[in-house]
Amino acid sequence: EFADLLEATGVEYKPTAYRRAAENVREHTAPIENLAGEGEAAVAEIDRVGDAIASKIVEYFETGEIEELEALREELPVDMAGLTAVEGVGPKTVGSLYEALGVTTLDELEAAAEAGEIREISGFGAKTEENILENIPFARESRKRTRLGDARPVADAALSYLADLDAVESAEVCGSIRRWKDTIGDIDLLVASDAREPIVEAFTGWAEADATIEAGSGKASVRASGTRVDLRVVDPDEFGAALQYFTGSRAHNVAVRNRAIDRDLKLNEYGLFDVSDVDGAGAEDGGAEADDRRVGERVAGETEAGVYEALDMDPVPPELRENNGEVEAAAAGELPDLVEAGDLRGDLHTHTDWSDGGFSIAEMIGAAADRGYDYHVVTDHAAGPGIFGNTGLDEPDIAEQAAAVEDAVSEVDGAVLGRGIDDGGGGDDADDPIAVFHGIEANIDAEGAITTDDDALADLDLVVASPHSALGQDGDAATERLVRAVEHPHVDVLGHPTGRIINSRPGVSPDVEAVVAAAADAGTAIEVNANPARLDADGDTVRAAVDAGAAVAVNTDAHSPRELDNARYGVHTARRGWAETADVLNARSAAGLREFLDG
Ligand code: DGT
Ligand code: CA
Ligand code: CA
Ligand code: ZN
Repeated sequence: EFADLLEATGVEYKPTAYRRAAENVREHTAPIENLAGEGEAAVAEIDRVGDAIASKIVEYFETGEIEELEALREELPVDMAGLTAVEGVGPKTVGSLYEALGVTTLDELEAAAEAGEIREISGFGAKTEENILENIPFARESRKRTRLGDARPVADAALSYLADLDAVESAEVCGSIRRWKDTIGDIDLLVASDAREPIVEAFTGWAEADATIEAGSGKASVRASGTRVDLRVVDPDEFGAALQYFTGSRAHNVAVRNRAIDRDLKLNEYGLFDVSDVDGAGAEDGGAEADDRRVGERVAGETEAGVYEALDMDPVPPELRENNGEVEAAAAGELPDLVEAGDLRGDLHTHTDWSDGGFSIAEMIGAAADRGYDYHVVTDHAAGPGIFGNTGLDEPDIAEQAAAVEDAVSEVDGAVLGRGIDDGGGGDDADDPIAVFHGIEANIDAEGAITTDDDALADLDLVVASPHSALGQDGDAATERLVRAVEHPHVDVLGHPTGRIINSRPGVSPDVEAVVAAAADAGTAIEVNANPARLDADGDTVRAAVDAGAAVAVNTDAHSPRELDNARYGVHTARRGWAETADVLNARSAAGLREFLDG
């Protein structure tokens, strides 16, 4: 926020310094409040945190605010996050709009654009005004939902807090977070216990809850990290039915409930009941529901699997519960054997300090080895459109990095060059070496050409090609572009296909069927970029890829060891796309991967 406000008031350089510092504070292993307690010098030990920023951090922990930031907020009283959510509106634009028109909110921005006032500001124009107007609905919509990657850690923390309470028999997340949707309206939690009141009390007293929204008998809602968290407490013998009900989606529940009705059964959040002897109880969603909700003989409800089994279905993995054929598949015993987090054997898209990553090649290999991976692919940015300044590697850099990868491999215990191994490397034995491959993240230009020379690409083990520029092009152009890219003989993986940033930029909208069909034909994998800001390809695109027979690669695009942990977001997104282990390229052995690359 400090950086944005500085930038909006026309300050140069400093915003970048603040953002870099913020990033390194976030990545730092010791809690910042501990360092601040030790004083400025301890805080300034953090890379890229200078004395000035360190003193502000200490000021914040000592006084609860930063004087200079408060002054900036007064000078520029704008809803910065709301306004910059509009694509094409950065902090500088916010500053100009405030100065010229006094715009502080999204609503005021919209009114100004509609009144034609923005085009009158110098440096703006009719086209800019149109773009702003066009992008406001997306910004407004996206502001309402929380990214999975922001909500999931909150849900995990709440869940472990609740699970540790004495009176709690079982605790689970439900709702969209259990289905691993890419954005979350609110977090839903379910607890089985005979003691409702103490649990509600403990929940509203949770240290990470910023406010209580409501608290009643057996249910409560709090706000934590800006997201609403709903808790329901149910009887232990009704936990399975409640879990099934509150996991949703609504469309899935309707389909399952209809299956119950067909069998003279009644399904609700309290259980599955045989109502064949009860008059009229099969009538759905009537106002009298509350009165006859536990009517008839109970046939299931203690476990969720029991509910599905009593309906002659295999238990449906939460990620599939969107009423997209999973009810029929479960009834036919034909659910997919979904990929699991433990199936991943390596990451095919990672960065180092050779481009915009923060860690050395050896550090990243070491981190991958620590995770028990069988292989690791170094794919720094190639220079090209959309890659900032000299962040990317040109052809001579790539050759130089090849030697550096060899050096790093010789430095890291248990690392071997992937290209040299002949036994496939990395079996199930924990002592097996980690095979290291040298790749690149090349750029796909607006027309679909790869902007690195073929000769340089040919020397690499693996090429991820991604769109980083022209992300506003129309759907047909995007289709042509991506089809051409996947057909490029040296391209192995199509990286973050749309270029979307969730809640911030929609990315391109190609004809997905055409792209995945071309990828399947060309033997190019479709990436599920596991960075929770991207989740690109999304579940629907994965499903199309799997149906077309294209391989899927679940990659973190990690710029630090910690970001390798994002793999789970990619795995669950792949599961939302019905991906089986066999569909996932980096669930194959090193030998299998090499076979794919050579084929
Ligand atoms: P969200 O929070 O917008 O990301 O999406 P959900 O799916 O978490 O929706 P939410 O939080 O409103 O409710 C959680 C689940 O509870 C939902 O997926 C299905 C179930 N549920 C809630 N209300 C109803 C309802 O009126 N009818 C049915 N069939 N299911 C409901
Ligand atoms: Ca929810
Ligand atoms: Ca909810
Ligand atoms: Zn990229």
